[in-house]
Amino acid sequence: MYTTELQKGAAPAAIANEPRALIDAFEARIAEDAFIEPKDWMPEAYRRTLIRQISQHAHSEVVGMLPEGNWITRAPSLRRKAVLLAKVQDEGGHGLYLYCAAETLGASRGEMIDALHSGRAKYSTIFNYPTLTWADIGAIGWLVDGAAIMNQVPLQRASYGPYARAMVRVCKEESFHQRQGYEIMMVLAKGTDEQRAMAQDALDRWWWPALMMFGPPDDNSPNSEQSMRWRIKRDSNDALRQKFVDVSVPQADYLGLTIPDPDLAWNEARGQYDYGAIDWDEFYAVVAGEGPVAKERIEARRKAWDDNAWVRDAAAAHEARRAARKAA
Ligand code: FAQ
Repeated sequence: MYTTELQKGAAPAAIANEPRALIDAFEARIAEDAFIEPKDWMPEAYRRTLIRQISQHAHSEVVGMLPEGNWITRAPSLRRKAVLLAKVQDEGGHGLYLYCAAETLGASRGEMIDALHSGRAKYSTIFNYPTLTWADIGAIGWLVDGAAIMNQVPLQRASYGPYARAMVRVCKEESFHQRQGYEIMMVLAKGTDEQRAMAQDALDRWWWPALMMFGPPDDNSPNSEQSMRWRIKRDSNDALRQKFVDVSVPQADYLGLTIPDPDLAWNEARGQYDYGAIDWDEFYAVVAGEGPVAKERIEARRKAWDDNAWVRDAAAAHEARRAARKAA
């Protein structure tokens, strides 16, 4: 995540010396659910919070290409290969829309990428787990894209216009991704004993990390209160996590697979599922960079950046020549 001195800890509600009249006008726009646009005045803390969240989101999309990209050459058929290739390309596109949205707030692409490569910036914990079998590609589509949609649908109404609009297209594509993953799981779950076991094993390994994608519990989420007041976040981490559990359990039942949680039970009074304790120590360890394949992920991103420097140089040289021709 793009982290500056200001961003350490929870976002302050306002920075000293910002004109009261401008803050009041900004808050009135938030209260009436109007979008804040790049040229509108906004509190510095709102701008920094958005850069933090949007750049983290962009990094997650781009690092998120790696676990599935790992299976493109090993997809079991030409059709699966073409579909997976398209999905991974979509994720790259999502990263680009999001970097552009963050740039409208004054962050530079170079600074954001540098923050990722130097370990100052976070990206979703989920992408620090390895993809061991083909069933993992099904589980990622079903659960990881499923969790991403649950979190991102409300972001289509985030108060910052460019972020909200980027989310509309992202959600449409994530919805296709979720279905392709679930379809892989359906084929495996109705296949041979070995295929069913592979599907169950993938569910066993991805279930808990998918629940962690929603972030820490509400009572330990330093940014939620302010982000919800600014209508960047519309729902709390726990509320979205619960919704995800509630839609996923019947989907697992349909597949004939078992969610790896002995405490999972329908709670008639709440009209929701109760679920077991999440291992928050594991979450914080992965956030801190100790995920099973965290080092490989960042190494792969750095290598891609360095190996492809010539593309950026060529594009810049082309643009300089075009500008010079135009000036002449
Ligand atoms: N991993 O106070 P909160 C995808 C950090 S996209 C790592 O609750 P906030 C598509 C958090 O940043 C997946 N860090 O924070 C795809 C904060 O750090 P800070 C990404 C996490 O921002 C699918 C600290 O903990 N989606 O999957 C995580 O209010 C398949 C305290 O947390 C988005 O980024 C985590 N899981 O709420 C691609 C959605 N959770 O800055 C390829 C947009 C929390 O204080 C294949 N983001 N942290 O040092 C959001 O909705 C929010 O930023 C949350 C966190 C909900 C993630």
